[in-house]
Amino acid sequence: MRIDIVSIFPEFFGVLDVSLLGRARQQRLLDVQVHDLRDHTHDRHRTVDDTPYGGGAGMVMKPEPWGEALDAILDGTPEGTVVVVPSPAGTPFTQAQARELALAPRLVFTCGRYEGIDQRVIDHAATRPGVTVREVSLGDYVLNGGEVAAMAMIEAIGRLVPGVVGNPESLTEESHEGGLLEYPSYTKPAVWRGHEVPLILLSGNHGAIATWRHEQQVERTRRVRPDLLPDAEA
Ligand code: ABV
Repeated sequence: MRIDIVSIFPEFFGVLDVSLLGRARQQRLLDVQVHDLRDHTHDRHRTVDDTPYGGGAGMVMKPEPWGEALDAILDGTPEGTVVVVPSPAGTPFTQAQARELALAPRLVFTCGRYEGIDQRVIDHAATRPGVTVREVSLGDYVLNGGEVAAMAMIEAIGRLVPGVVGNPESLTEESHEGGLLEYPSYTKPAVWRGHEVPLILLSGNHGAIATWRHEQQVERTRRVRPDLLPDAEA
């Protein structure tokens, strides 16, 4: 999968060189290219923002540098390319959306500042053949810019690309994939600081263990995330 990122802070994305995604990039499973929006300015101060039409606080990102950056990235892009616009005004990012985006041949993340990018940039990108645009929010809180949101989404999507996570079974048993939170996990020793591992896990009875784990998932989900439960189990 090809991922392009446009940002005024390209150095933020240095973390993509490490850990699981760093290895995936070395193995060419992910081709991540970071672009500096300011490379598409032409004034001495490399200006990327301006005051909002209609008044109000803060600055809005000017359309021209974005238009030029996206022209360079999107000309000749494959059918199915998705432009992901991190925004507190977007639809909530979910595991289901991560799964869908992991199927795209190419993703382009546009990292704007909080007050946003001139809306015409997004509207124009959506007119390009083969391109769809998704405004996506990481959650109901405000970040200073789209960079951290893009990073979180890239990690959630990237680990679903075949080969990135070594053991594909570990992708399906996890929290959120089954609509329930994960069951609690334990390893040795069987007693630690007076706290015992639940005895059922030492029983060798795999059917009983599976039943217990599912009960734990339902109980934990009811306690901390009742909104995730289907009505039958609430
Ligand atoms: C994108 N806050 S997504 C840009 N929760 C600026 C702020 C912001 C996002 C989110």
